[in-house]
Amino acid sequence: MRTPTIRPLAKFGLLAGCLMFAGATFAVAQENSPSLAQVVALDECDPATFNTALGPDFCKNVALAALGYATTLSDLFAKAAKGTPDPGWDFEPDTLRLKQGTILSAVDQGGEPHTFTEVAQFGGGFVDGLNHGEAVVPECTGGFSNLAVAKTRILQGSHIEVTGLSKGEHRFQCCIHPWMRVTVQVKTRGEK
Ligand SMILES: [Cu+2]
Repeated sequence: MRTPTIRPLAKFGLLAGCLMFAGATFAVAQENSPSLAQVVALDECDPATFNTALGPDFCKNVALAALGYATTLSDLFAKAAKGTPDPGWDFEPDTLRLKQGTILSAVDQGGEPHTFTEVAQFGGGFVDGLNHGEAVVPECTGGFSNLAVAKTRILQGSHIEVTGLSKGEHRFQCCIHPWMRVTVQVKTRGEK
């Protein structure tokens, strides 16, 4: 009557082997597929005032606007004009270090459209009233009529992926709200 004891042991051994095999496969898959670094675009647009001025569904924010957790369109412009832009409009994180080959993904978790546009130097966007006197940077010039800018647009709930970033420092900003900025340091694989 020893068989019943041996069988569970044999089964357990087989199961452990499977788990080890699964673990090895997972490790290999991780090494071969590029990793992902995420940037989140945030804003607290007030649907009532934004959509009255800019069209229905422009702002689809889920913030509790009625309880004061949103910024009206006129307040957004007023704060930018004073040089104290609304901190609710933000890319997070502000700085990022990643290994070459990593996919950089920017997702719009705010309520309105943004752009995630690589620029040589930070500066103004294409909406004059939000620039606080800064000149529009060449990469944002023309707004969405410029195909290069349109390609970097992220709509509410969507994301874009940036691949093939070269080693060194890269700067990304929003071409609408130019105080939304991210600096990305790209390192080579061996580099720390
Ligand atoms: Cu923006």
